[in-house]
Amino acid sequence: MKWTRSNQAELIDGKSVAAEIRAELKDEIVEFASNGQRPPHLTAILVGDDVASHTYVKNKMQAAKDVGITSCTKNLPATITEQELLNIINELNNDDSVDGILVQLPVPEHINERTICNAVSYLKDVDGFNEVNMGRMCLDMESMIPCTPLGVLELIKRWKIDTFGKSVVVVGRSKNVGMPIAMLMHADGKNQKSAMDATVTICHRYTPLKELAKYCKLADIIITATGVPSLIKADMVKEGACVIDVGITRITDEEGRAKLVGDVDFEAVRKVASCITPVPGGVGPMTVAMLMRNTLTAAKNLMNRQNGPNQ
Ligand code: NAD
Ligand code: L34
Repeated sequence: MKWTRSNQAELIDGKSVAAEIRAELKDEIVEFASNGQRPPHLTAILVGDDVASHTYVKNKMQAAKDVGITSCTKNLPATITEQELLNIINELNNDDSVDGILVQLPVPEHINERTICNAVSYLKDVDGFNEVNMGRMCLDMESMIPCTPLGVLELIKRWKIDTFGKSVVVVGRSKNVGMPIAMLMHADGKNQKSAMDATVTICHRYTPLKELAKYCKLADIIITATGVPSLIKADMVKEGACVIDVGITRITDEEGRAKLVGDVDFEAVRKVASCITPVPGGVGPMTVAMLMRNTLTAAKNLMNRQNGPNQ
């Protein structure tokens, strides 16, 4: 683990790592499109008018533009029926000019999230939320890996945080974030996964706070994804631990200003940890960068299938 001179945790700068990845992707996409191939194309579906979702999709569209991926957003009303949404997804599945499809979550209550995620062709499923990709990921097989977990993994790798035999606590067990992070962190690399080889403990809303504190205190790496501000306090963190904060909550501070916070009591934990991700500027930009990578991967896979001997 790294130590800074001031004995304050080093900031893990997700924003700059994401920029580095986007620059690499930009070159790869130039090369991909250099032999007459059209650039990769991403279509985002945005249902309703959730403010955060609009910001996130806007960031994705901007990143796509930066790296040379063409993209469009389908803005749909919150009143759309599940069947209408399924019809739109099906059209995109059959559209050869589309490589990647993402349905920004959450979708309105009357629409079943799992039905929607499973309806996206697993080949175009750049979010990795389809049951085929989820299942393959759990088996360490080649698959599209969800962008936030992949972003956490990539950040850990690029920041050279050692995970081999280390103790990792993942706080949060959601199917899209906590669970895949835990799957990736204990993978042995024998199949097609990166070897992270950590000992993983998963905590969740029914882990009593005292237990959560106990597990966290033992961890070399804490990865938290709950959306509960200040859940992770300084006295729960081992000296020199690495803290990855996936949580994002919009709050209003004492001066009445809107602000984003993670799950970690940042200023206090910073005095104990050896490295820590900020919110914003930590995992968020990595999520967006990984979506770009997944879109290029989908485009390459689809091209190879079209040119393959069995097509
Ligand atoms: P979710 O609501 O589906 O899951 C939250 C998880 O936190 C659950 O598994 C729950 O058991 C656990 N939890 C809730 N309260 C807890 C407590 N007191 N102690 C321990 N565990 C508790 O949310 P999600 O989609 O997994 O997202 C989690 C957070 O991460 C949210 O703040 C979300 O905005 C953020 N997020 C950020 C990114 C990013 O790119 N940075 C991506 C996805 C989600
Ligand atoms: N289908 N739904 C689908 N795929 C996803 O991967 C997501 N997620 C989560 C919500 N729903 C989804 C995202 O895209 C969260 N998420 C996401 C995307 C981008 C950012 C954060 C979360 C991001 O860009 N965060 C910036 C700050 C943005 C702001 O100003 O609000 C950051 O620096 O953290």
